Amino acid sequence: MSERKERVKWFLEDRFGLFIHWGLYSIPARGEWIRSNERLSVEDYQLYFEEYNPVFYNPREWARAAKGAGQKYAVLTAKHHDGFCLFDSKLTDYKSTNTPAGRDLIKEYIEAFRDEGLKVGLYYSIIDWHHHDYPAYGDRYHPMRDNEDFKNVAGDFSRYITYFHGQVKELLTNYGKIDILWFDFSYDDMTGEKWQATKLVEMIRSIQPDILIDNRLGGNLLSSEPEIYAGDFYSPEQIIPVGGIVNEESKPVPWEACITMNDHWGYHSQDKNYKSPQQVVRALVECVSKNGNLLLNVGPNAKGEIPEESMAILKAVGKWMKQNGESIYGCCVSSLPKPEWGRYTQKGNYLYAHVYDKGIGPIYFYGLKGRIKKARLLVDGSELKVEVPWMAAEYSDIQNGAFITLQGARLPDEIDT
Ligand code: JFZ
Repeated sequence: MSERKERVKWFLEDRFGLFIHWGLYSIPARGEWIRSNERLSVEDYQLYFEEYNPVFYNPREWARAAKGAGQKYAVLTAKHHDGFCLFDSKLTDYKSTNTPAGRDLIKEYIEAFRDEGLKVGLYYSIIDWHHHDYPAYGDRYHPMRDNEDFKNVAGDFSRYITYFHGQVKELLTNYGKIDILWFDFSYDDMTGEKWQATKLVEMIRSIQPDILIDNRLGGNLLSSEPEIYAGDFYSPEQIIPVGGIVNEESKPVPWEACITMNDHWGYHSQDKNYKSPQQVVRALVECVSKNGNLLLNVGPNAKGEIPEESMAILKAVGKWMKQNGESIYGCCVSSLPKPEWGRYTQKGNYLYAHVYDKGIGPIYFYGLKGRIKKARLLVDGSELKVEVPWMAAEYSDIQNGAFITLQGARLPDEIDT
């Protein structure tokens, strides 16, 4: 358990990462679940394999965009549910090196992101809609689930396990240090030891002892003694847990919320329902204010470009992070209750007040009377006065509160878009 605590240290410090969903599905541009949603066969999907050629793929640009946004790590889909591998696996022909791309896209990603000083993570789908030995029968998500003929094709499940473990071994052996392994996902009885998870994680830790693993292999990370394969962090998806996440002993559990910028993970050409940079910044602050990380997703297109709307969001968030990153990195939940005007993040004796509603006057700090040494506006370092407005004296006495005057300051959250 203490080992778990040690290896997550950098992760809890860094707080903000980039999720990248990219693969053959970026060509039809209707999201990464297209094979399942539209019940496409391997043959239907083969067209995309034959034409996959992301001519503008330049992971260095991706890395710079992430860095510019203030992100410290990234996670890229080495293989998603469609089974297509973005790396040069010896265990399959279904890989990027056999498409017109002809490149090991994972290798290039890892090198570029490392070079730019970011930590690197790999997403690996346990679900595999391409592999013959992956049990299609009984898989309620499988593209062929309604196909009667297909239901009678029984694969050799143990061969799939060997393939799965073998590919994880390749990913952890061939590309140097990997910081995060993001498995996705287990459900019903397809979980934990069904994947021979103990053996798998022992192998992973023997190659890369410090790697962080998400909680989607199965097991119970909230138990006081989690299984070895229960992972290092919890992975809430498209939601920020209301009260953070604690285990059954009420001790904080590391977590990372992953969210999309629009309503899809993989590239979707029609989905323009993008969040505003302000929403994204507030999501990040909310995560940190509850002890969590944020993994913000982009879905590059068939040519390998991050959509311009996503680039614009990264840029605007980066502007905010440049001025206010101090209130994010290394910060966590405050010991004070959530203020009614916004949120707190805290780092030691520094309390960061994220003011969302400046109301009509001074901002009230419950319980801090006489405890504020100085107050500064984070955007420009300017002094803010800690003073009790004469009319408010009696209220401040009641709750031991302090007041800070904003002096007409423009709040950093009022981001330009
Ligand atoms: C999974 C993937 O299916 C999805 O494509 C994306 O990669 C996302 C980050 O992770 O989505 C899930 C996983 C689990 C559930 C729902 C969506 N679940 O258990 O309900």
